[in-house]
Amino acid sequence: MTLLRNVSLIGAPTDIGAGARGASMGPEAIRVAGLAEALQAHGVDVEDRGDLSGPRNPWQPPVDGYRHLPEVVAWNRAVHDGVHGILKDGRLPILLGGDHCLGIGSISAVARHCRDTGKKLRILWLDAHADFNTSALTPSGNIHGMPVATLCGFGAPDLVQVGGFSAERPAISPKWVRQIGIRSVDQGEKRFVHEQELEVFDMRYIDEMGMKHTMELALATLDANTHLHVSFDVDFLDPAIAPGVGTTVPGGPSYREAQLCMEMIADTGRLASLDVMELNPALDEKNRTALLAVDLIESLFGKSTLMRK
Ligand code: 6HN
Ligand code: MN
Ligand code: MN
Ligand code: MN
Repeated sequence: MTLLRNVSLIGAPTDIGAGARGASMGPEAIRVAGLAEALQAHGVDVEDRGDLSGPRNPWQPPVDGYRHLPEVVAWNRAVHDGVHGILKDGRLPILLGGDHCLGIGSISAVARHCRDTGKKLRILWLDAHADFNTSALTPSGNIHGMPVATLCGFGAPDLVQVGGFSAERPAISPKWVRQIGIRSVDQGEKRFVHEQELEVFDMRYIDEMGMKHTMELALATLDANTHLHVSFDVDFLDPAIAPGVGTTVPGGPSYREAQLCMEMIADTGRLASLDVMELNPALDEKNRTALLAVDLIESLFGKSTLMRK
């Protein structure tokens, strides 16, 4: 069974790294969908630290392969500090995005915490996209397509350095990442994913092998000393059940597949930090995507249909 942890919510209301406006409203939509209350009902102690603040979205074209780089840096520094403060207090941070560029701030904080406490870090990246672009590879300049590469040291120096890391000593290694649900990767990005040997369980793999086998592999080699971070891009889910995201890609996990994925993560008892990203209420229908996200997060914290021992 999952250890019940003390949870702190922290919102980052921005769409600074995205290609569509509206993820800035994500944190409030998740709150309205009842995340805190749902976790409390399962016996979790929840505090809400409110929202971080940062620069507004100037909606400019890319400069040298990056859109809004200075603003993305400012937001990620704020996210890093917020998430790191929660970890230092011994609590489990849930970052409410905001677009996925903020994974840089969140995971750099987690990586720093793991380094300082001697923990082994494992990252599950649940997403339709690999988010492994660089300024040279990106077709859009949108930095929400770059957080995994940036955390691995391949990115704008100001972003690679969030949390005190560097290109020589980056926040994470590609070896610590397991990507699940991937079904849209750009041409150059694909080559780079292979070159860096990212472990990707794409939709083809899930179709052929099933979610159970996929998660068994993705969660293999966790041990008592592992800090498990889940970065949940809501576009991981099939758009038929989760329309409220800016970058829908058909052919994602069904409701039951997503539930099983979350339940198997919960069963490890190792979840220690979480990002809930890319929820875009401007594209949602009566907050149904936010409600689904809350339902899945409940499973991630150990809710299941029947009591299990
Ligand atoms: N996300 N690969 C595309 C790009 O523009 O780099 C889409 C990225 C989407 C990122 O959904 O977090
Ligand atoms: Mn419920
Ligand atoms: Mn995505
Ligand atoms: Mn993403």
